[in-house]
Amino acid sequence: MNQSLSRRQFLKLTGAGAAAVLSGGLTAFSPIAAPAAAAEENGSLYGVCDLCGMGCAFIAQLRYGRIVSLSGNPKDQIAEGKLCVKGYSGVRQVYDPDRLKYPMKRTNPQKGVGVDPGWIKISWDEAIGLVASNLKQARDTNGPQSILFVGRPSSWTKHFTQAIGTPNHVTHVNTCYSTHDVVWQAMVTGTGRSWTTDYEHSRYILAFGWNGMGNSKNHWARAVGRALVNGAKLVVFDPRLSITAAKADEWIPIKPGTDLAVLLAMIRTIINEELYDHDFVGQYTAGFDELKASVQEYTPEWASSISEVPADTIVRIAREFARTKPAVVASHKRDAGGPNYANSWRTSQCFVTLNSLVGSLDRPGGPMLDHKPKLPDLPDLWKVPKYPDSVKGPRVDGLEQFPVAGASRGSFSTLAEGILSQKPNPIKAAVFWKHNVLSFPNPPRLVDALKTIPFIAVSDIMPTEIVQLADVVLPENSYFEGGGIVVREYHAMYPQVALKEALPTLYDTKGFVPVILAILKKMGLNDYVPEGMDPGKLVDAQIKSLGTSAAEIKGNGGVWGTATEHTPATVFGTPSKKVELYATLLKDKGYDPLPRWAPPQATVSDEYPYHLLIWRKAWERMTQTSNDPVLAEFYPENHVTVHRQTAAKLGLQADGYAWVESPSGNKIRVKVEVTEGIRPDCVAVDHGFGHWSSALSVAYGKGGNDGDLTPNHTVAQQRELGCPAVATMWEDVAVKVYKA
Ligand SMILES: Nc1nc2c(c(=O)[nH]1)N[C@H]1C(S)=C(S)[C@@H](COP(=O)(O)OP(=O)(O)OC[C@H]3O[C@@H](n4cnc5c(=O)[nH]c(N)nc54)[C@H](O)[C@@H]3O)O[C@H]1N2
Ligand SMILES: Nc1nc2c(c(=O)[nH]1)N[C@H]1C(S)=C(S)[C@@H](COP(=O)(O)OP(=O)(O)OC[C@H]3O[C@@H](n4cnc5c(=O)[nH]c(N)nc54)[C@H](O)[C@@H]3O)O[C@H]1N2
Ligand code: SF4
Ligand SMILES: [Mo]
Repeated sequence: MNQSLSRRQFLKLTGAGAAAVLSGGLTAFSPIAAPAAAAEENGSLYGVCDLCGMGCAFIAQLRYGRIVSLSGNPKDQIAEGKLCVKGYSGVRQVYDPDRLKYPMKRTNPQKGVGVDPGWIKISWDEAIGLVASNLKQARDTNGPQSILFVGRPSSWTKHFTQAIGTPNHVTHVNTCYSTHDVVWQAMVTGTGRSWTTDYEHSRYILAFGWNGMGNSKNHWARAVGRALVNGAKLVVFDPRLSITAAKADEWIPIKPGTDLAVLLAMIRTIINEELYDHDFVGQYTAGFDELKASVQEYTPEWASSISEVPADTIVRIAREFARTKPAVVASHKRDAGGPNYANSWRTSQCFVTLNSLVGSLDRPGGPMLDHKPKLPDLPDLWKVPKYPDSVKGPRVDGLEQFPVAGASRGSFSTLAEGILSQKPNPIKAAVFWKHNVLSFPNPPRLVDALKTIPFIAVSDIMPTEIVQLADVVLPENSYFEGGGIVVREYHAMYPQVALKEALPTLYDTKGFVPVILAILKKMGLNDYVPEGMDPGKLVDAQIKSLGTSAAEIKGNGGVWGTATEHTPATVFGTPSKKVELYATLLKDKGYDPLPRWAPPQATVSDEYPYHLLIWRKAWERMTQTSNDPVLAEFYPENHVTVHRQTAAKLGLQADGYAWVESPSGNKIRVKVEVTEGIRPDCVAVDHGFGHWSSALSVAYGKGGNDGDLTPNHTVAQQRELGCPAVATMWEDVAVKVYKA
């Protein structure tokens, strides 16, 4: 079936050193048109979707070297033979005519929204030379702390920043899941969050803002669907009728930012009525007595007065949840326990607490600990000198002042003020990889901050907003054009890896890793790039450590790993080796070790009378899909969704336009959607629109960016707010809405 790419092409791992196979000529063709020059291949290749993080493995069918269709890999435990609508759109991303096709440098020294950078095409040698000389100059003149790297954490990017000696490696985690990460670290694993949940075998699924069915996180939509067919009950608390809520037995439109109150009262009910799993709590948890004492003040009546959920509903659901086994509080990232409100980290504490009280942690039907193969990493293959002490901080985002948040994570919410204040030191050069301006809270403020940085290099695949602010552009291969293996993570009931075979690069693009290694060398940091250091070699070593080969994985349908019986954990990664209901790590660092009530930060007022909710459409993945012409035809711009009563009160009509304005100092103009599926005191905006880069020929100028409404923070403000995870607090904001 899969007579496909040659070994030569597989070995173009992350595009290492790959030359362009077809030059820029493809731009004239739409994704469905026939290719200009017939390439030699008519087979298929194994790949892994990189659009939403779920990592579904696929098989791509090729005709004349061009991908004509995708199908989910049936052997992958995540994809189970299917992709979602976003996943299938990936074909249009790789062939998007707007893609970055070669390195470029800016000629216009002015930067900003709507400013033409005046690009000229340059060679890779010149691009790498320019980045290296600017980073070196910043390092020599102002110290390594004057260099900023914004990009996803990986062994390679960590190595890059640490070899340079900068502490400033900033990632998006406090926009996405840092609250859960910190809580899991403190209560369960000692390291961070694990992602698998065995929804399929659950009998009672309780969700607080979890919208895993509506995000077309494919696997979970299917797994919850199967559980429902088998008679499970699904209860969803959400101020908005999400798709998951629409599939539920009960939708409870809770007041935003108050889930914590309901959860505390549920914990109290389950403990006081002796409904908890005595075996699990007795054997595998620590701190039960302290928990029991501390929740006594949280009566259902009290919780009801805060959350507007009737007290008897809270008690009934607590009882049902504890009596139906197995039961699970569903959670992923941006749910009520995600980094959305000042109190969300406490909400996440309650999620772990409830899952422990009903004994579902790492048990069938519950949240699972990681099942991942242990693979060799950089230090196992290459010896490098000790990294400079400067990597320990202080950092431009102030993260070292948050002792649990951890140096490898990062804070988008404090970055702009850190740059603008020039404290602890000015930033003189920056490298951005795979993150866009529109992902930050208050992007206009970030643009102001980035304008003060003398040199910015950007690695991207599309001419997005961050690219418009670059001095040098380093075009990367898309995920189809890089090879390797990808560990199954978001649904890994057993250790499994999926193979990625590389499509020949379409343009003069490269993988990011070979580029950063070349930059290090050009900076004279040769000791950190020992002979033979190469991403392909690491992948080879990892495959070898599994006792297999790429050819064998390929012969096995593109995956390695066979289903094994699950052995429930009896030892956890905390200091006590138990699930710490009383989290000693949080206590030691000055945070509440037990879940306690604290309010969200925003309150509605006469001036700003509505709570802002942020969500995402099932078929959109932020910047990744916004330039897709088919999806754009289907859904050209985003909306502000308001309740019918609210629309009448404000004189808003469906499909008319409204301004949404917040104390951030920004306002957005968006189309109005009228529904009864939202609380009248809330308005919701879906994310992924409001692009101002005119180089995105489809996405440009459509809709508004919800994040303009979310204020960014100073480090001092974050310290005041007291969240150990430095959450962005996206939705902890009140807005006004008026006719445009
Ligand atoms: N289609 C699609 N799928 C995606 C993505 C995408 O862009 N598009 N992105 C991926 C990424 S990066 C992430 S992090 C995940 C996020 O996926 P989820 O963690 O499921 O988060 P959201 O989709 O943001 O949905 C959050 C829900 O919380 C509700 N909500 C808001 N405030 C409250 C509150 O106070 N209480 C309660 N109970 N509910 C509240 C909102 O109405 C919304 O329905 O999705 C991933 N999957
Ligand atoms: N307003 C608002 N902001 C948000 C959120 C929200 O709901 N609302 N959600 C938050 C969440 S949960 C998350 S996870 C973050 C995500 O934050 P980002 O990761 O910044 O999100 P994207 O919008 O997907 O932008 C990804 C960027 O990487 C580029 N890119 C894609 N693939 C590649 C590649 O292979 N190589 C390179 N070099 N570049 C590539 C894209 O073109 C784009 O410029 O956003 C956060 N920010
Ligand atoms: S759920 Fe969809 S977008 Fe996400 S990895 Fe799978 S196919 Fe890709
Ligand atoms: Mo995310």
